[in-house]
Amino acid sequence: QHDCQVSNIQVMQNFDRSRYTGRWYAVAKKDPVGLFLLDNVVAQFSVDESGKMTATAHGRVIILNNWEMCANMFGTFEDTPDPAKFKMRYWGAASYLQTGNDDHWVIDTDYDNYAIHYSCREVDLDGTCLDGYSFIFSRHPTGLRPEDQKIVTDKKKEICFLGKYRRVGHTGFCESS
Ligand code: FEN
Repeated sequence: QHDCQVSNIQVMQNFDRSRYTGRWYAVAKKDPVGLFLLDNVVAQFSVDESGKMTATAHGRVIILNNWEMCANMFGTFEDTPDPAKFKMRYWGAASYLQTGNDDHWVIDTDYDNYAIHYSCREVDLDGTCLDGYSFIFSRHPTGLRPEDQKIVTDKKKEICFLGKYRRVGHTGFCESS
């Protein structure tokens, strides 16, 4: 399971979407090719009365002319046969923000402290991920607990993104929105 084949990546067993609801602070991210969220990324997951998962996320972006903005993003999730694998349609509150339809996999979570998200946008001919992104989420704005760091490092290795993450700073830039 260390061959970096996207099709062999292990995801969270018995994923429970209701325990996943609420606020998650991005503490690290691996960026995709192209436009993305810079920092101050906070996601909020919900499950509606019919059981469908939705989420909002915000993050800082710099648009043309070096304007700093807070991007407010929305996502709806389509279920797949694997309870930890979703298709996510996303769009922004502002028209200049990109829309898309990405895979959204929950690799691992303890629901109360950490979560590891993975999305591969383009699989290479050899079955590895050519373009993807990933978030390490924490329930704590201060970061991961020391006891969760080894688990997260091991999972980064398993999804073949180890060494590709950057810390996500939280300066409060998007807190007023
Ligand atoms: C995720 C989980 C919670 C819900 C959502 C998530 C994904 C968010 C994504 C955001 C993409 C942002 C983009 C920004 C952009 C996984 C956290 C929804 C995938 C694409 C610019 C930057 C500069 C510019 C125009 C647009 O479009 N940024 O000039």
